[in-house]
Amino acid sequence: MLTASKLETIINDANLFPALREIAHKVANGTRISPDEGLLLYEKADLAYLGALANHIREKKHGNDTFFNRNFHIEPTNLCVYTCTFCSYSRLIKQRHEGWEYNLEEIMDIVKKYDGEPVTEVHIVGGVLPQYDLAFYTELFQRIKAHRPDLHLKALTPVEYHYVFKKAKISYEEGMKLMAEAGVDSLPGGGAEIFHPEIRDQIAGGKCSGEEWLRMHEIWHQLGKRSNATMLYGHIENYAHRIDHLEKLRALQDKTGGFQTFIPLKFRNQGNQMSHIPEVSTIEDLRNYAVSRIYLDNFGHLKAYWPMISRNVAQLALSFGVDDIDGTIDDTTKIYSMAGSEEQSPAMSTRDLVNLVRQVGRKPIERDTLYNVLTDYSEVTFAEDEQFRGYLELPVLN
Ligand code: V47
Ligand code: SF4
Repeated sequence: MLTASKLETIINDANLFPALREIAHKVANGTRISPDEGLLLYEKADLAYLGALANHIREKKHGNDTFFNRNFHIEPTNLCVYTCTFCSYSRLIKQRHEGWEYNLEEIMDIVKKYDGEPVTEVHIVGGVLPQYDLAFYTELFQRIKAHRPDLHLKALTPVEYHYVFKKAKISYEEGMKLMAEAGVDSLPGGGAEIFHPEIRDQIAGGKCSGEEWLRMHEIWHQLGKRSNATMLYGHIENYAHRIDHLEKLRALQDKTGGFQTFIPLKFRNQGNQMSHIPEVSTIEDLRNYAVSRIYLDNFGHLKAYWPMISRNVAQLALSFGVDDIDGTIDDTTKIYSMAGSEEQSPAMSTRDLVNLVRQVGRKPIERDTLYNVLTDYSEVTFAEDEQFRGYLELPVLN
C-alpha cells in the first residue's frame, strides 16, 4: 500500500517536473491546488505520483476506514422524455413495450420486500415520465416514510425535479421544500454528467443545464439537507471540461458545505448512441479518482461505484483516494448492466463487501447515509458454514 512516506520520496525525486513537485508540496501542506494545476495533473502526472498524493489525502482524512452501507435501489421506470446519448437504459414513451413503468403500489411492493431487513437506505432514480408528476412523487415519498420511517430516502436528481417543478409551475425553492416535507432525506449525485455546455448540449441536450443542477443542490443544502455529486467521464469530454466540472463543485461546496460524496462514473459504451467511443482504461479510471481526490479538498468522501467498474478495480481504487464503495445495492439495476457493466444484477452480501475491503488491508465500516458509523467490522467474524444469502447475510459477533 502507498503511504505518506511515499509522498516524501516523490517530493525528493530530483527528476520530478518542478510544477509537479510544487503540487506535491501543496498536498503535503494541505494547500488547495489551482485549476491550472489540476489540468497539469490530468495531462502530465503518472499513476504512481497521483496515487501517492491521493492516498496521502485519503489516509489523512480517514486512515484505513472504508465505508459502505446496506441499501437497495428502485428504478420506477426506464421510459424517458429525454434521449441522452450515453444512456443505454432509457426508452422513449412510444417504445413503451420495451420498458417498465411501475405504479405507486408496485413501487411500495418493492419497498415492502425489505420489511424487517437491516437496510438503512433506499436510492430511487429513473427516467423522466410525464405522469410521474408532483402529486405522484409527493404521495410516493409520504407513503414510503409512513411505511418505514427509519429508511433514509435518497431520491431523484435535479433532472427529474426540474421537469416536475416546471410542469407544476412552481419554483425550485418551493418544490425542494415540498419534497423535503414529503420525506426526501437526501439527493443522490446523478444527472450531473459534464456541466460544461460544450459537452452537455451534445450528450444530454434538453435536460436541466449544469447551472440548474448546481442551483437545485444549492437550494437543497440551504434547507439543511445533504447530497452527492457525480461526473460522467471518459467519452467526448477533455481534461479541461473535467476540471471545469470539479471547479464548479468545489466552489459550491465552499459556499454550502452540503455535499457528502463525489462519485466519478465511468462511461460504459454498450447499447447507446456513443457505442463507437472506446471506454477509457483502468489506469485512466485510477488517475481520475486520484485527481478528483486531490482537487476536491473540501469533499469528505470519494466513492467508487463497484457495479460499474468491477470489484477488482474498486479494490485498487482504495489506494487512489477512494474511501467509500457504496453498498450492498441489492438491485435489478439496469443503468449499468444495459451499458455494458460486468454486473448484470448487482448485489453483494455484507460479508462480500467486508472481505473485499479486508483483502486490500483496509478497515470495513458500515455507515448510514450521513456517515454515522453503524458497525466497525474490524473485529467481526463470519460463521464458516454461513450460506450466501445476499444482502440479508448477518455477521456473527465474536
Ligand atoms: O446520471 C447513465 C450515469 C447516473 C451511463 O449518489 C452512466 O450515491 C456510465 O448517479 N455509463 C445515475 N454511466 C447513477 C448515479 C449514482 C450511482 C451510484 C451512487 C450514486 C449516489 C449515484 O448514471 C446518471 C449518469 O451519469 N450513467 N448511463 C453509462 N452508459
Ligand atoms: Fe433519461 Fe436519465 Fe437516460 Fe437521460 S440519462 S435519457 S434523463 S434516463
